[in-house]
Amino acid sequence: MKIGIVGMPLTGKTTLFNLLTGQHKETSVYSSKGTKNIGIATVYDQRIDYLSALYHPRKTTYATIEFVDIAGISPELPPKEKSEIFSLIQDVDALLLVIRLFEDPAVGGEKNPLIQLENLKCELLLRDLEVVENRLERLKKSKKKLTAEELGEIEILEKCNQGLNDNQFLSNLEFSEEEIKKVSGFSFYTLKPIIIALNFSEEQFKTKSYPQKDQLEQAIQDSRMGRINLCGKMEMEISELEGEERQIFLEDLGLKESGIERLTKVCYQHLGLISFFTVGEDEVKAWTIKKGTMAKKAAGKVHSDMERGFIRAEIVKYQDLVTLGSMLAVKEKGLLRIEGKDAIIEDGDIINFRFNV
Ligand SMILES: Nc1nc2c(ncn2[C@@H]2O[C@H](COP(=O)(O)OP(=O)(O)OP(=O)(O)O)[C@@H](O)[C@H]2O)c(=O)[nH]1
Ligand SMILES: [Mg+2]
Repeated sequence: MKIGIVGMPLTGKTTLFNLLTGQHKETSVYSSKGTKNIGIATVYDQRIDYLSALYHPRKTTYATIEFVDIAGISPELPPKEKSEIFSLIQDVDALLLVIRLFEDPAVGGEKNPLIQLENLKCELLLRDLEVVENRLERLKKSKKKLTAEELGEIEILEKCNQGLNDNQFLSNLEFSEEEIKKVSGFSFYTLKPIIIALNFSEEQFKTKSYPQKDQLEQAIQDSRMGRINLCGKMEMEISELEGEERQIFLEDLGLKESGIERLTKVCYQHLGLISFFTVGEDEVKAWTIKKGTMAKKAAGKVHSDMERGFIRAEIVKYQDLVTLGSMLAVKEKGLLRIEGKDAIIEDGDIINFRFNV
């Protein structure tokens, strides 16, 4: 999974990127516009720790999230420059919209959180509108006779055009399954799942109060976007401490988990994702899939051969394994299920795929 970090200039994006990925990219007043930071975060899961301790595999693999940090987007930038910055995160699966709450006279930039949110929404709408208009124009100006496919495309694009002009995010429009397939090809920004990251100062984080709180809370609720509260700079400093000290400072902020642990949970929930596991002497590994994925498709995550030659899935619930202590005991209790290709995989399933190619 890949997440793009978007926000107005000087909202603490790179600081958050460092917090989430454990990197130390320079935070500054001027970030260069054409570049991006890329980093990988481990999706920590204590179930993997347990399985690894049980199997002693040669390799233990957690799920990961890739983060892409880009330059700040401000309305004053020339459209071409904005397009260039946005193009660096065209292929991401979700967006993290950073809204700055912290106040610091030494750090310039837009301080009003409502204006930041409005500006960002506006920029995302404009990016998509640009794509829709360009494509529509090209199709309509085409000298060749349009195919049925292209006529269908025009119909969908007109629908998107109308929605975007009404300030509707494409994710709020109703599309048929057929239409969704077609619009997905455009990598529209307002079709991506979005999580708002409120970036608090330490003081604000503790008191849970900040300017324009009521209006912002309402705006976030109305937007139906995901949401996480972060205290970027402080959490970054805490993340550099060792074990016990780290815990004490986190608790002082009223937190039990690190930023990436909290964000992972919000992401999985908002994007409708779950984990299943494969185990063995070679490797214990976590896999991320959409809720509702069927066994055969899940097999394809592990290897395309497993999907192609799928025979059956042998499934054990993680909790049953923990309760009974060994795979043998689980089998003796009759708790290993044999499932066909259409079985819905659930969070925490430990799966052995049988296949034949
Ligand atoms: N007081 C305060 N300053 C912060 C906080 N977070 C970031 N800063 C400062 O704000 C400045 C910008 O931080 P960055 O993390 O680089 O912000 P950014 O959004 O990546 O900035 P651009 O990439 O230039 O748009 C730096 O000087 C940071 O030290 C915070 O929570 N409180
Ligand atoms: Mg930055």
